[in-house]
Amino acid sequence: MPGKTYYVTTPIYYVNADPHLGHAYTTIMCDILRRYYDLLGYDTYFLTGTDEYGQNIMRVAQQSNRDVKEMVDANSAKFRALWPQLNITNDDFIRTTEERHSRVVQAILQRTYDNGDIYMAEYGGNYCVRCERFYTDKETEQKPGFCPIHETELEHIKEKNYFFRLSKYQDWLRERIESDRQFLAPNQFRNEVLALLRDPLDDLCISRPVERLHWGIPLPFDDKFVTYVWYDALVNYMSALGYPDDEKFQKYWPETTHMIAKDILRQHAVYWPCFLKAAEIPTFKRLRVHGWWTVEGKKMSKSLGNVIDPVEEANKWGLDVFRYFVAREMTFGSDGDYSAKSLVARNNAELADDLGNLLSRVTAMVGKYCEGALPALSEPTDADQTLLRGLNDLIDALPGHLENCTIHSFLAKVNQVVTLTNRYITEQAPWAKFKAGETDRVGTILAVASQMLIGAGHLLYPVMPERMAELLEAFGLGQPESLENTAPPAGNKIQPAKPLFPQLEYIEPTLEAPESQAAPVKPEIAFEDFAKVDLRIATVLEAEPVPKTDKLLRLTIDLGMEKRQIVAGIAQFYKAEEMIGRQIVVVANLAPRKLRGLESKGMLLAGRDGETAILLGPGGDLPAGSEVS
Ligand code: ME8
Repeated sequence: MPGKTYYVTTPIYYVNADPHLGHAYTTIMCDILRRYYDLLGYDTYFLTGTDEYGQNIMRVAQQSNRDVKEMVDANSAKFRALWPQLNITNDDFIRTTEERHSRVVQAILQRTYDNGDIYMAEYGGNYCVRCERFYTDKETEQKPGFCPIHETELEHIKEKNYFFRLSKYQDWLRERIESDRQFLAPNQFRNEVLALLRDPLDDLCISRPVERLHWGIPLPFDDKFVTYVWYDALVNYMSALGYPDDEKFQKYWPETTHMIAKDILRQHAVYWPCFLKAAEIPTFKRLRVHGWWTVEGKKMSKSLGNVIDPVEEANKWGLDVFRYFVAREMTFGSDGDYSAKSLVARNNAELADDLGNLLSRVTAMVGKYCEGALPALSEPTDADQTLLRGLNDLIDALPGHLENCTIHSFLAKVNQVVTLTNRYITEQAPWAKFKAGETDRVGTILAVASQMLIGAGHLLYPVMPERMAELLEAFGLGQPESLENTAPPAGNKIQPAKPLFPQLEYIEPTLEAPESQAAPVKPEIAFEDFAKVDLRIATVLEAEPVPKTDKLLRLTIDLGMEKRQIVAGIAQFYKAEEMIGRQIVVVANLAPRKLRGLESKGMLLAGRDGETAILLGPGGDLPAGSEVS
């Protein structure tokens, strides 16, 4: 029986810019997928690379007075050098300027031409060099003559070119997408493409005359033209497998997963399947599409100076914390926002307080109560079994998450299980049982907790390979190779673990502007967005300083319908006793987060000016829980 295979690809990145967070995210996600499939026993293959031809690359080289070949060599090398620094395990790195690639592009073009799906025609249209495509009047009706994405003026171009009969494959493509839910996901992108296919597709110009652009792969049937860069680029996914004869192609192509962001959906969901169909090659199996990263709420761009360098981030926070954060933070398919503040919050809550803390507690107790040897699990109680079942449920849920690339929600589930294990230890109180002489039971509790940790170590290994190898090493285990039977034999020597995830500190950037000058107003938001915020009047019932920081107060507040705890960064401005009885305004529906290990369910509002902060309140008595609108 043939083994299970899995082939995953990133887009091949343009070499006219330095690699940044966006490129790192897609590539880390692919790396995570391949590592999970490895653990599930698949024979996997992982491809990334660079996209080096086209008018845009040519133009950037000319503008910077560089020889184009020299520029693409240098910039491709930057991508190649980046990946090992992010612990990316790609098997191959393809460059479209390689001969192994152009050979395949030409073979497929020739076959398509021979089949009659490429023809010559004269065409005039508006072209965006940065998108490398023509725009129809309909697509630019908002601002005629300008690119809807780049907002730059379109160039009017009229010339003879070769066209691919995209229109011929429209019905076939619709049927392909409709009949197979696995093909294109998440659903919003599937719907977007199906909506696009309701209007007739135009045939696609797939050549550029050599006199206008020589930087491309010559058409095999007419050397006065080079290949349109998108036709060339998409073929990389096959040329890297050595199409048509290499065994790799036979083995991996049927199990292809392409991962992209939504910016290049049309090329991958419409052009690529049709190019393949016309060349009589089976389509890929899955296309997975993620959203767009913004940085502190703003579009990442050179002109704003907020482009995130992944290596800098990995050095600052730790590579595995960075990998975990990007995979956990972005809901796959939606846009995500990158901010140091949320990275620190996730690290401190989910990694330091939950997972790291569990490891320290368990290994310390095995040292103290079991002479440092992994105890045996005997006579498990209902509570033990329920907890262990949580781990098995996670393993069962994994394939579904991999299929849909919902790593973010899988990680949330793992975190939940870790939280439950911490709670289990607190409830089972092995220290009290040890005092009472129940040593067998203490052993079982610690054996259960160890199994949970080892399971979590396996399940988080693809995301955080270095730190999870350390976690497993504490239990005397090597690198995980499968998810079957993750439990080590009783008696394994356990090392007290050093803290795996130190607490990180986020320091609010100081405003460089003079104190009296107000900060600039943030970008506009829609009314609907504002309406999501639930502001309420609350009364402070209790207040006390949080130990080991001079910034935080722990408050118990009355919200009318409930009492809850919030942790507020106002200790430098208000003493605890000044807070009690005060009425404040709080954001009542903010997702809870942990500060210094304490859960904060909401946030209070204060006005700030430089070094001072003043609490906002109702300015008259109102019942607790009153809405602020
Ligand atoms: O489009 N958020 O290359 P490219 C999330 N060469 N992902 C982002 C991102 C962001 N802000 N910015 C970039 C090309 N990406 C073509 C691809 S494939 C046959 C040819 C990631 O360098 C994301 O994966 O512009 C996106 O699809 C890709 O980089 C675009 O890379």
